[in-house]
Amino acid sequence: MRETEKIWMNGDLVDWNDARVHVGTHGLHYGSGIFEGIRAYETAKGSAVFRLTEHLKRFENSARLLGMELGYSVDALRQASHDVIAANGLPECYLRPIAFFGYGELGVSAVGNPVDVVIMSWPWGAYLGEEGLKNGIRAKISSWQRIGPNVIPHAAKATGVYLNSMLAVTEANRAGYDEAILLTAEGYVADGSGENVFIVKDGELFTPDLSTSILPGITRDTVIQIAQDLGYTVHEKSLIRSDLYLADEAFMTGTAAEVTPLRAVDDVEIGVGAITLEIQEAYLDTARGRSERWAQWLEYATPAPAEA
Ligand code: PPE
Repeated sequence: MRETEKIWMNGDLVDWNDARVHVGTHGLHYGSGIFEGIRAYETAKGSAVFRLTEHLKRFENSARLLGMELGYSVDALRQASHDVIAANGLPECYLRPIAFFGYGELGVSAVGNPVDVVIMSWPWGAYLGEEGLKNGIRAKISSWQRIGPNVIPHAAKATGVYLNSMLAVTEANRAGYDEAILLTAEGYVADGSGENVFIVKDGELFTPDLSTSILPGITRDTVIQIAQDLGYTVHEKSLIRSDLYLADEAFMTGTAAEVTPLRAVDDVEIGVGAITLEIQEAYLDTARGRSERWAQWLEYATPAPAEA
């Protein structure tokens, strides 16, 4: 990763190298943390953070699902996000808020541990490569099942959940694929290691519904709205692996991955389709402030108060 100047940590902007924790930190031992991934884009009107408030609301929900007191409101974290972007002088960056049970007691119960809250920002290019964004990626159905709703709450973007994703994407990469797609224990398509999944069939869009052990993706929500506004019907329903194999088009969505075409699933070639590229263009034009149609999703830093 590319280092930047400052990290917001528990209310202060500290130097990159001073943002440290003790090895006895609860979150390191038990994965008891939550995080977000947010992108800021450079636009003609300055740095715009894409759906920042929605991301911070999901952060708050994740904390609630882990019984974690953040101690900072969404408003405070919004200001902190803009502060760290300004401090690092990077209008275009990836933001990573993370909160975790800190150093105090060890033992699985988190009762009595303090909570650390941090926001990092650094430049992060195309998640699955520029080539993947343009020409699509190849994904492998994972042999690892997606965590179930009674295993860990999947609506929480919790750090520990990502062991599930890590195993899946590592297996896929070792087999020569770019990404993994996880199925639920019942065999329904859930999500990628870090993306939601969509298919196009007969001109309509399909994506797993929110109860299918998926992260409620903000890009997923964005794409549903864009697609509907462009006149497409979007179905949120359970999908099985053969729906992927028979799809006319398929793509993945995520803050990091944006809209990335899926050109193959396992050994089945799907190719890159026109509807995928239309939605990708609308998404990137919106995020980069080139299209006014969905401009409500861009959150600019509030102007600094004038000097007295
Ligand atoms: N599913 C999973 C499992 C997931 O991790 C993400 C985000 C999504 C769906 C899409 O959610 P959203 O970003 O709100 O549209 N994955 C983050 C990358 C994780 C990583 O560190 O790598 C992201 O895109 O920021």
